[in-house]
Amino acid sequence: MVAIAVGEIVAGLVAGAPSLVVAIGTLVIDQQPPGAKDIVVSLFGTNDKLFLNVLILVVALVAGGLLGLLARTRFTTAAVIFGAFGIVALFSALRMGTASPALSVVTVVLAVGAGLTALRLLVGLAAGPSPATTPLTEAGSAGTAGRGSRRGPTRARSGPVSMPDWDRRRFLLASGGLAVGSIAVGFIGRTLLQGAHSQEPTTVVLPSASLTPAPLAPDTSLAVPGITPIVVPNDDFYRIDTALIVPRVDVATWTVKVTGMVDTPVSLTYAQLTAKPIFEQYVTIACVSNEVGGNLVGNALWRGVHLREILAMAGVRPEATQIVGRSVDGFTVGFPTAWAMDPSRQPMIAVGMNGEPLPVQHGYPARLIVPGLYGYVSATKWLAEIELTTLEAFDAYWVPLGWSKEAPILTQSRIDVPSSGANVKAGPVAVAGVAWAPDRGVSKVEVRIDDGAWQPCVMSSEISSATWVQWKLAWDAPAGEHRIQVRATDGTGQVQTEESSPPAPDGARGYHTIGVRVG
Ligand SMILES: Nc1nc2c(c(=O)[nH]1)N[C@H]1C(S)=C(S)[C@@H](COP(=O)(O)O)O[C@H]1N2
Ligand SMILES: [Mo]
Repeated sequence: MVAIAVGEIVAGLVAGAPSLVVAIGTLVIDQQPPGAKDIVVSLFGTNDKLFLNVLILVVALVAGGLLGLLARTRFTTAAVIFGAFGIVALFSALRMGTASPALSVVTVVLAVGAGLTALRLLVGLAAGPSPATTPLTEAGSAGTAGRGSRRGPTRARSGPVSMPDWDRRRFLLASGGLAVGSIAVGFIGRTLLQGAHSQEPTTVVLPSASLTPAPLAPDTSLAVPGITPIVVPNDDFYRIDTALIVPRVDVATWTVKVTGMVDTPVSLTYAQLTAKPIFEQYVTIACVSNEVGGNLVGNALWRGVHLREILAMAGVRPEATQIVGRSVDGFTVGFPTAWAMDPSRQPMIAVGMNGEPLPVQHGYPARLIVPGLYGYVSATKWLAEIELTTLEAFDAYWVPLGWSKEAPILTQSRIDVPSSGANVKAGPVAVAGVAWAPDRGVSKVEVRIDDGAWQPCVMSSEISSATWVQWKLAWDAPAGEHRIQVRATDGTGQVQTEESSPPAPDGARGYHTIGVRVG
């Protein structure tokens, strides 16, 4: 606990120093076996990050406890194993790519040093007061005398058994004090660290858009209490990424590069990027991990520059069939160049979201938004590099973990009201929700009550084919238990797939179905 707390407080106080818990968590995330994320997300949802932090702490505490037992008889061995954990933490911190290497070394040395000091102190107390029998002496001799003497004399083993009560009390006081202190210090460190990383960017002035959609017509929204708003406010927008702590990007030194199969590699500062023509468009983005009826989908007004304009500066070679987006923390996406070059859609490097600079959690200072594709193959947050390559040459982050290489957003629809399992009054009930099929558009939404006929719903008028719509149906609800189902038809006339499938590998299929009790 002491070592972890020292790591957290250093990370919280010194910019560029890594949190060792975050470092190891990032290692675990990046080395996870295929399917692990799905299990964790299905159990903990968007608390998956909290779960990973807790898991690391629990494993560390159990390991620390075992090392403490070992240290009573073999301090040097315990110290070496303790140091090995430090090496793993250092390795994890260095490979993150977002922490300073020098500060990583300093943090690990301080954490291991503090941890070992605490261990020595506690082992000393546990062994009783007599200097002749303290393991401190033993540790010293074990260190120099080598393996043979390490089994140690019987005093170490009998020590705890014969420990007098007041010694036991001193030990409990010291260990309890260290535990409480560590929790406090660690908590302060993590709070500082998170505060520093989620700080809203004040330094950047959002460039104004020369081309922006007309204000939304009243018929682009349906006034139904409880329905998801057609434009989701930034604070309510779903967040999904592999970052345990959001990367903190200094916009003064940040650049986005265009590399790979191009005529001339390009590197643009924030000022250079935003000197290009700025436009705005509404785009609905969705997460492939969204379950049927889930809320990992949202619609926002994105402000930024045309991706094609930036690609043209570099000159994309014809053989470059894949565009790879790379973030400052090494996460990657990949999508077909042809998808981005299709003039019917406007892929963009977004710097603004709903009229504000991109919030840190959503990719400050810049991210990719590519209409029609799931986030994991397209929507790179904290964008650092756009690399042109071939589809064969590179698989982005989630592809080796079993997710589809090409991933257009599937047609889906969701019932927002009434909520599943709700008790409603017999009589007129508004059934309403959202439906999306970016960027084919939604042409029809239908609802079925029990085994009745599919009834067409009223739809909000679509902002564009890249956005979702709201829908509603006035239902004259008779008393009893009822099942409500929804399905959408996309702009090409294709009805949403009825047969359910899990999110992996290319998105969940099936009709959102809820039960309500009418009384
Ligand atoms: N750097 C980075 N960008 C990322 C991800 C990530 O893990 N790291 N996750 C992607 C996924 S899976 C999704 S669904 C979208 C979510 O964007 P949001 O958090 O702004 O809603 O971001 C994408 N961009
Ligand atoms: Mo996602």
